[in-house]
Amino acid sequence: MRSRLVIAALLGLGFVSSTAFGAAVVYSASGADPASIVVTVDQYRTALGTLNPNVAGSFPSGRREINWDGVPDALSAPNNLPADFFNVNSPRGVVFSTPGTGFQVSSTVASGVPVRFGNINVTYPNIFQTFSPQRLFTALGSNVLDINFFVPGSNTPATTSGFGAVFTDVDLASTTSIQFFDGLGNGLGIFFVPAFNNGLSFIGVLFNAGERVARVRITNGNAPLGPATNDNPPGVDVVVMDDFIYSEPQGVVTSTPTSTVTPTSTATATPTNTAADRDADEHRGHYADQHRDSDSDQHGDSDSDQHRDSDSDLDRRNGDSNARRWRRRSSAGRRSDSFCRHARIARARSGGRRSALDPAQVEQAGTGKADRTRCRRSCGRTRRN
Ligand SMILES: [Ca+2]
Ligand SMILES: [Ca+2]
Repeated sequence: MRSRLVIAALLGLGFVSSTAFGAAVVYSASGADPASIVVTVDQYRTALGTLNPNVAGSFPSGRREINWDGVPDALSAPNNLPADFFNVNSPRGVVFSTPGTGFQVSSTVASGVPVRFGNINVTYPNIFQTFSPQRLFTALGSNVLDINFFVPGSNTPATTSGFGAVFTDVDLASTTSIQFFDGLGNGLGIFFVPAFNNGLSFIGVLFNAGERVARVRITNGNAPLGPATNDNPPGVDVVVMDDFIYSEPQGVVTSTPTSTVTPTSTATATPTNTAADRDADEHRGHYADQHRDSDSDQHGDSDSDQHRDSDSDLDRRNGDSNARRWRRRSSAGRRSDSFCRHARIARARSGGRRSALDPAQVEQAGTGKADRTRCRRSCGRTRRN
């Protein structure tokens, strides 16, 4: 069977979806040897992005892979593989679990242990082959394997946008499968692996509509490996795995506040009118004039106050300048604000006409030259003592 790219939504070949899901692109192939599936595997790799190194932490994009071939002999057949080997020993963000008894990576020729799980059943090396030599992978005591994703090297749960795997000796259609779940345990679909007796099969699924995969369940054939469990389909179909390929596991994204208005030096704020303060005043006066004028013209002063307050909040959220914040806290700033507030009140009472400002109202708040300057800026009127 030739390699093929299957678009799930269009062809529905080689998978059945048990639940509704968004867009899933399925890459699926099977054949007698690695060359039969490598084109499709490479297409899937390209879709997922650059291969990331086996280090802790999440990359913003790209993929991870496990080919089992670098696992040391001490943690390979006939010894078991720790469930968290690929999150601790070699951080790649996956931890395994199974209803069975454990996990095992097959041996190399050099180790002297029978290869391709010949240590479990002498017939297995004849039915299993590798995509990447020389090691394969299996769960023990069960044909079911769960894969949970973590930020590589941590206990922080993560999700991924796609996962694929290579299988060997898939005899039965609609039996070996990869099932996907989101972080709430909701199914994102089950996808069946195409069969090829004594050959290699691949299926990779990429969700591209925002779905996030927290867990993958792989079902290998219909029976766990065992010394008496010879492959004999349809009654007994044993299947093991080779390469895993998956999108970079990433933790839940938490939004960072765009601005945290933290008083950094209120105790040492200098109330004098520095050059920075003056610049800030200039900006504030100009800005206030623009908004007040347009608002009072259109909506009256009540709206003007509301708009000014919301603008003020917006300023804080967007990160006001320290100079402006300090000035607000300083006594000079309070006096100026008080002056301008009285000016605005006077103007409001006059119906928004600058010419009708009540000098007596304005007089209450400001006495100095600086205040008169601010009055001109914010009220548009010159006042004489
Ligand atoms: Ca391998
Ligand atoms: Ca089989």
